[in-house]
Amino acid sequence: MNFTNSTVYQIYPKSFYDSNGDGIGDLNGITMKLDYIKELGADMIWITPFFCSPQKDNGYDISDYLNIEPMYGTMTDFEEMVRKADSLGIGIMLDMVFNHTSTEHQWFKKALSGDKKYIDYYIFRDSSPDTPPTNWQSKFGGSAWEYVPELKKWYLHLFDKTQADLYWENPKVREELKNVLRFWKGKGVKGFRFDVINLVSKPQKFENDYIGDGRRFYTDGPKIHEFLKELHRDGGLDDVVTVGEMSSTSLENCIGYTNPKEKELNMSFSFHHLKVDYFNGDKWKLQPTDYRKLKDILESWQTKMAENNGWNALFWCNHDQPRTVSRFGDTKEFHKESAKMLATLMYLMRGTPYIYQGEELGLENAGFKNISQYRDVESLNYFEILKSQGISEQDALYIISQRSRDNGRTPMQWTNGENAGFSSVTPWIGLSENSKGICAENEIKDENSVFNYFKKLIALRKTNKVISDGDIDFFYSDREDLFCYKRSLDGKQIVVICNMTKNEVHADFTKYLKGMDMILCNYNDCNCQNNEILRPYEAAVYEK
Ligand code: TEU
Ligand code: CA
Repeated sequence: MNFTNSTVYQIYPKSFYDSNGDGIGDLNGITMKLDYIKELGADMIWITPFFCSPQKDNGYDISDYLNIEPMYGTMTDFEEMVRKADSLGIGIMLDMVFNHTSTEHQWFKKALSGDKKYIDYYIFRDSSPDTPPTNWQSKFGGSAWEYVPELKKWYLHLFDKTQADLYWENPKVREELKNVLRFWKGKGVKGFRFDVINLVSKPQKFENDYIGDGRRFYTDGPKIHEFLKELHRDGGLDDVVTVGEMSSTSLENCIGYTNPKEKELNMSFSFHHLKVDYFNGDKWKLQPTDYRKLKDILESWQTKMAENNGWNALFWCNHDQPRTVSRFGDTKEFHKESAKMLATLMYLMRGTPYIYQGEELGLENAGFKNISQYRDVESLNYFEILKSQGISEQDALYIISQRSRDNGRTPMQWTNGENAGFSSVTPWIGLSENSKGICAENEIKDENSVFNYFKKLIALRKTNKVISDGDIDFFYSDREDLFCYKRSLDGKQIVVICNMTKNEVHADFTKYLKGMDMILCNYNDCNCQNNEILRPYEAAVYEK
């Protein structure tokens, strides 16, 4: 599959479509909705983990990589999904969580029972029962170490304490993981997304971090490139699409991960552009969006990845992020316009778009008012942590409402009927209270909907080589209200102009738009002939 002109649609199965009325989305539900994805025009679906798992982190805590958690369906359901997807020309991308396993995994259980072979699958260290081996912090809050009295040892968990980090230095571990890849490839899978893959190479020596939470010791760790090359070579990654999720990574490393010469991965997710509303890098301290910074980050990653033949995954949303229209757009006055502008800005750049379920409808944040509405382990932990820092319950709730991963995990909205057509019974998590009335059924019929605009963007990328393969150059880089770029290939050009603000904006575009035709605009009554004034959140695309 050619990944430069493809679009990937991300599915969070638990919240996509419930086919059997238990309130939980499932594989048959995905199969039933493949026509919808075809209609949108996506080439591949990335499905987040549905493997056996106690669901402490909604499937990112895997207890068996080669079997399916019964609430999601059976292997036969999976095979049926692959068959139907194949017949529609849609590839399936699976989520490989290789940094850690659930503590319910057989390997970990055998380790706990004292089996030396499996103790060596994880990162166990000696230290007295009251002092962890290092002061590193878990990404979900608290120490990154958990004590096991039976073994008189601590094990490392960068995420929840039920997610034990694997010891990649052990070749047997790497062999096991390659077998997982071979198994799913054999089932007809066409792509893999690798969860926090840049965290798997830990340092030789474990030491305290006196200036941070420990991440500088294991992020883009010492052997990461070596490990990825090996995975590529022996895991049969040559003829599938691969993307790595890179946590707190650097541009230099992402060039290495994705430059085809290196034979590591096709592309990488990085998150710097989604931290522009964090105060001092702290997700749990709110700050208004710094659009200047947002623009600088996107422009520099685009430019430097292009110069060095790297490749970006382009995205605003996923199952860990708040909804982009709530975050960077305006849901009150310019819901549609800002949702469409954000899509235009992002998805015509150089890279492969990843659209997260519901983004194509303009779904908004959850709007939960009560802590009992939240399900995510991270949100529940941080609610307690924030209160313990002296923040009032009300303020803590407000912070969680802005930052919770559950904002993106509310059920997909199919119809305006009961439970938004997601399920015949009350769903495992409530519907987005801010998104009432938004649904796929209506948007498909409305030619001016966010859905139909996404459809046009996806089609454009598919048919226009300038977008998939062209160079990118930014202009008006000094203007923090605008986001503008030119794509070019073999004498052809595409120009994208976006107003990132809710105000009317003036600028002279004459020189950039000379001889060009407008091919797309997010306002119905497009008046882009007047190219000196942009209306609130206006986005327009031109071609020559
Ligand atoms: O996420 C990695 C990750 O570090 C973040 O996106 C994380 O959710 C955020 O920084 C916390 O503030 C991946 C998965 O996408 C996520 O769902 C899993 O929980 C995590 O790995 C562990 O497997
Ligand atoms: Ca179900």
